[in-house]
Amino acid sequence: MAEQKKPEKRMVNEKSKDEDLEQFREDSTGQYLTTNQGVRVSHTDDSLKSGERGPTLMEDFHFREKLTHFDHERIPERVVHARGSGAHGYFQVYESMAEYTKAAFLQDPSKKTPVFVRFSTVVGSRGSADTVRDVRGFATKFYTEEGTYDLVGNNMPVFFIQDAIKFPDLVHAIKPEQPNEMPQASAAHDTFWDFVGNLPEITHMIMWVLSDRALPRSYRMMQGFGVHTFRFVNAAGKGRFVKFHWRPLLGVHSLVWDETQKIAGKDPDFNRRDLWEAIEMGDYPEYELGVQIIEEEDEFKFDFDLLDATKIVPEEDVPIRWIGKMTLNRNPDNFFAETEQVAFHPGNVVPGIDFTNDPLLQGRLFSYLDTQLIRLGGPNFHEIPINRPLAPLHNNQREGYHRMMINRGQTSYFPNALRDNYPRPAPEEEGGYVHYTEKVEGRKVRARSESFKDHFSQAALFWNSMSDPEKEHIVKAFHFELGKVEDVEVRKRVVDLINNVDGDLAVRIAEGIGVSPPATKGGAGVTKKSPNLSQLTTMMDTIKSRKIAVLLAEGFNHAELMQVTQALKGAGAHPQIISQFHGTVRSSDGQEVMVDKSYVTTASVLFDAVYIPGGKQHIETLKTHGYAIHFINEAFKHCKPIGATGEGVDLLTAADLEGVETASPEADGDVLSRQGVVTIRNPKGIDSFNERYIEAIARHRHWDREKKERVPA
Ligand code: HDE
Repeated sequence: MAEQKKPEKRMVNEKSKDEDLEQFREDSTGQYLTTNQGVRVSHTDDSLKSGERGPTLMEDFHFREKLTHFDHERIPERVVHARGSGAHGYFQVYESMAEYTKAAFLQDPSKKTPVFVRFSTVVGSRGSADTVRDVRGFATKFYTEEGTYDLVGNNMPVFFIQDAIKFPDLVHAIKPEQPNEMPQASAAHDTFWDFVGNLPEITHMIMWVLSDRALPRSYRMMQGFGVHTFRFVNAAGKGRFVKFHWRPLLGVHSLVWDETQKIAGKDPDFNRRDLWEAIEMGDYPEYELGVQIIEEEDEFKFDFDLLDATKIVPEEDVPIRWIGKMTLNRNPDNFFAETEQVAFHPGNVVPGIDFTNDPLLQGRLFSYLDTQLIRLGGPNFHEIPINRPLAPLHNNQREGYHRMMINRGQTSYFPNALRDNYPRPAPEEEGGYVHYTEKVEGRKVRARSESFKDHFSQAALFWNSMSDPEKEHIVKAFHFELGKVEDVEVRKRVVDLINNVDGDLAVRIAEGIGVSPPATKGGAGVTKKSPNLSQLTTMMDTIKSRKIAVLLAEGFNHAELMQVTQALKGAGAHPQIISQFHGTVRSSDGQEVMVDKSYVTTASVLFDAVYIPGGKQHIETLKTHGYAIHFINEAFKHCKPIGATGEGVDLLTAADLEGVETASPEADGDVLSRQGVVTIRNPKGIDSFNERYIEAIARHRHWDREKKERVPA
């Protein structure tokens, strides 16, 4: 027998994903219009007719092709996570992780691995609003040299259910109701809470979904989690459990509920626009990848099961090690081709990363490939440009709808002698994926492990770890969600369920929804806290990319405006001029400034903070503008930082910010910072004003103000 050729060493593909996509890009600038066959079209405004007023002719191939293509433009939206926004970028590891995993993209700090990320809401349809109360998807595709790795996570570290077989029930319960397809993109209806009241395992996730985590200020300001316990395997074959985390370098920040509802009307694309604009402006979102690594011998040392996706591994038990950074630096060229057609799958792993027996994960390993077959119309969706691996692919799979690859050679089977067995399996040392040789044995049972049955301790841990304002938000969220439930028995069952977590919380919920509190006050008997579960422990030292509204009318003080906006820009924020009309406004010394937005094209809910410079005439005018007063009141009510200099302080007095002290006319040069309202009368002290105002913006929100119910907005 002739000696067999050795397969070539894996060719490391040094192409970036951007270069890879180049061959598929089209740019019609300077080009003639053609049909799909490349025939130039001479006229596209009238169909071909028999006489000017006669019937359209079948032979009009251009008309038929144009209409037919249009008729087929839609594909089914994702059954969940239908609304999403994508971005390209790259990932770099800080130092080699060889001790824990042989994954090539986690070895070399100088290597940039291209990524594509899709953020999403879960429940709403493709056209639904961004700012609804919901979990957010955080799915990352790493185009590594060893093949594509997908980390398909969420912005909450736990999930609703423990076993994938319940997923269709969960989704049916939370999606709009059967008879009338209402409500859109909301859990606040009977069927969802009916399901909740009957499913104790959901309790921990409910605490997360009713917390501020469900209302992210930005995709750039939320965490991500792999949720399941996965496995790292090193070159020696040693396996360890691993939990994945993403943390945003801008800190974790949320919107407030009233604001989210208003944004849904003012700008339903709020989070999508935010991501897009940030990348266009060069404010590239950055996230650190973290891992919690657990030795196999420690598998049973926790009071929960590592295979149970309704549990976190508290940071106090296993610290997070931050191992690398992802930067998103390029918007897609085409939403449909990239963000809509991208297909994630938790089963896309590379050598060094492996699964565990988490029954939720095991079910997902089936579902994601299956769903693409209907959504993307056949088995060749991996050939769609955004889904193509950067690593070369060779196998004996053939044909099917929309096959792009032109396979050469006589054979499409293995083993074969005609082509020396090519393409042939790679041994492990040549990068062949070998599944972790975990020992498993047992009887076939349809059962849930006893170790999965504590549904309340971690829900209580979460509740205990919240700050007072966060607790208040959770209670109010229950009031809203259950307040929308019509069946009183359904409301009651949820109160009883929550009584297992914390008796006081159950009483506070009952109070707001017209049901009697549980007969006996319950609780999980947990007093522990895990401080980092609270968003108030997040980084609060940057105002990078925050949007600051500057309210202006004719006659403002130009010097003040410049000094403050320059300082804000210097710190990386984006001040925008808001006035009654588009065009320009003139300062007291005759300088013209361009208006970015008029009152009718924007609203305070679309900004992070407000600033009002001095100028006598300008302030007298603003006092008469209902929109300006409303703008301030609303920003105040939503606990946003407000800054005013010179006569600008008088506008705050006119808005009546319920008892928050502002700099008095006599206070010469002293800055006053009270509950995020920062004021100064004399511009001499503007530098210290800038410092305090920037500090107030970095804190994001000033929750003390929430108690001021009287402020109109
Ligand atoms: Fe998904 N999930 N999921 N999921 N999921 C989908 O796949 C599914 C779960 C997540 O931006 C679907 O391509 C089952 C957990 C994200 O394209 C579908 C179960 C987590 C995305 C599907 C889960 C997720 C999806 C719908 C229970 C966090 C959007 C369309 C076992 C760790 C990805 C699609 C994107 C999408 C099934 C639970 C995250 C139907 C059966 C847990 C981020 O395959």
